[in-house]
Amino acid sequence: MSEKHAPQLGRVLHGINNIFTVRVEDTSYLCRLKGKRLSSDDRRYNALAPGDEVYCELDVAQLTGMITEAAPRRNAFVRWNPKRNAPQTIAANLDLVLVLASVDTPPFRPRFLDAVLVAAEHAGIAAGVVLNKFDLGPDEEVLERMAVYASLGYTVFGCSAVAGKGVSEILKATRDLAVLLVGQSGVGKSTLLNALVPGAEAKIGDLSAKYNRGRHTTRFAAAFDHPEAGLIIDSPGVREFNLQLFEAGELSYTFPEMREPATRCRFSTCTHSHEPGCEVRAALEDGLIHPDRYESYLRLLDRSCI
Ligand SMILES: Nc1nc2c(ncn2[C@@H]2O[C@H](COP(=O)(O)OP(=O)(O)O)[C@@H](O)[C@H]2O)c(=O)[nH]1
Ligand SMILES: [Mg+2]
Ligand SMILES: [Zn+2]
Repeated sequence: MSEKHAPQLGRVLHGINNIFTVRVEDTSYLCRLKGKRLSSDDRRYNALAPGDEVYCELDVAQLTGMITEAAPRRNAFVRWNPKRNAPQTIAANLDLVLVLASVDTPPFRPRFLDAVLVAAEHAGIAAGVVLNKFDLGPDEEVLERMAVYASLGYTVFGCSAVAGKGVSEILKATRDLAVLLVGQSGVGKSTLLNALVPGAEAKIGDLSAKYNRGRHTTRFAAAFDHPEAGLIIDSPGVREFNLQLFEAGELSYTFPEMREPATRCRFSTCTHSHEPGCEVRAALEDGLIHPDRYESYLRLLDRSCI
């Protein structure tokens, strides 16, 4: 007869087809949900994400378990999944979201970066930007954009993941943290992950082969032990980063450079797009807001706001 133990607290590393790898202390267990839904499941499209804390009844001999309950989340990084027409939690309980861009192949895409930064701000999670493929030689314009992000308070890294350059700085700055990597396909997320956590890419390959039935692209986020004791979570590459719908006022709050001027606009309902007496547009004209950041704001206002 198997012994009954009180449920133990663990952390979800990844979940595929409703089988979750949960780490309790130093051991990983393959766990299923007890019942069809968790009592804590408030109509979420995906009940659990990497980084979630859960209570499990463990079978220590078999390294399996039953998830009985999800612990409350400190935060959740969410994107809008247009295929399912639902919000999707990519990871939970994060300390830092790092959005990757590359100098070239694919070309630098500020709209993608800004959308991810908005999602991180909205979730109340610190964010940073990693400019990868530095070996391809970033041009002046891209370097200028990086300086803008740094001036806004985002941590900015430059690296060449293939050459292993600049990787140790990222490791050092992220020790002890739960870090999510986000980026378009091809920017070098897997390469960077592997440089940060040797062997991680091979593990993702194994997981894909086992659960994804030979699909080449990774469709799920997966967490790995950070060599410096934190957690690094890789997320599937997406072409576009879509946001959940925002109120217009909420959107400008997620742009740090707009926060203060927005409080001085003539109309409290100002969307900072066309209204008279708009102090955000005044700040833009005074060169206090970068025109390309404002362009990102307008696009998101158009696409993501009610
Ligand atoms: N030149 C250059 N190529 C890189 C660098 N990092 C990754 N790549 C290449 O970019 C391509 C996509 O990398 P990958 O890590 O699979 O990107 P992912 O889709 O974001 O996971 C691969 O051919 C990598 O070898 C880099 O720092 N410099
Ligand atoms: Mg990849
Ligand atoms: Zn305004």
